[in-house]
Amino acid sequence: MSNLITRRRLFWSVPVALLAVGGIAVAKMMQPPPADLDLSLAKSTDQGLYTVSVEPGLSPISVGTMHGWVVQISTRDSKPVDHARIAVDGGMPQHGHGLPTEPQVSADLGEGRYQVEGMKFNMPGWWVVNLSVDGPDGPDTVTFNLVL
Ligand SMILES: [Cu+2]
Repeated sequence: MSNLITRRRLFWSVPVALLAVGGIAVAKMMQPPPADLDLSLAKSTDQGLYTVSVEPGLSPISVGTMHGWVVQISTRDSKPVDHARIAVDGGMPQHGHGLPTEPQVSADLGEGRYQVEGMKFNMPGWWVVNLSVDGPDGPDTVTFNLVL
């Protein structure tokens, strides 16, 4: 009899444990973004070498829609930066995953403006977009926050 009860307990403990772990994962996925996020689309790079502004081609940005961004880069003294090398990555800090795509610069538009194609955000929540910029004053990085 007691043997049977022990077996039953064992039998149920596995799904109960899985449910608990799943519940924690879902709760993590559902947590709200930090309240103090800087959502500005124009800011100084981390080392202060450049000012970068971004203009998403979709407004508002919708979940799952591929679109482009225009990135504008200027020096500290407001001169446009042409021929910069730009790399884009990002992801969802609260989910531990990156972007679903690999966005690339598709055109140097001149006047410090660059067309980036391949932007897509495949779920609602807090996203970061990291730009690495290599220009005449050296390499620098900047991070933009989005909440979808
Ligand atoms: Cu996610």
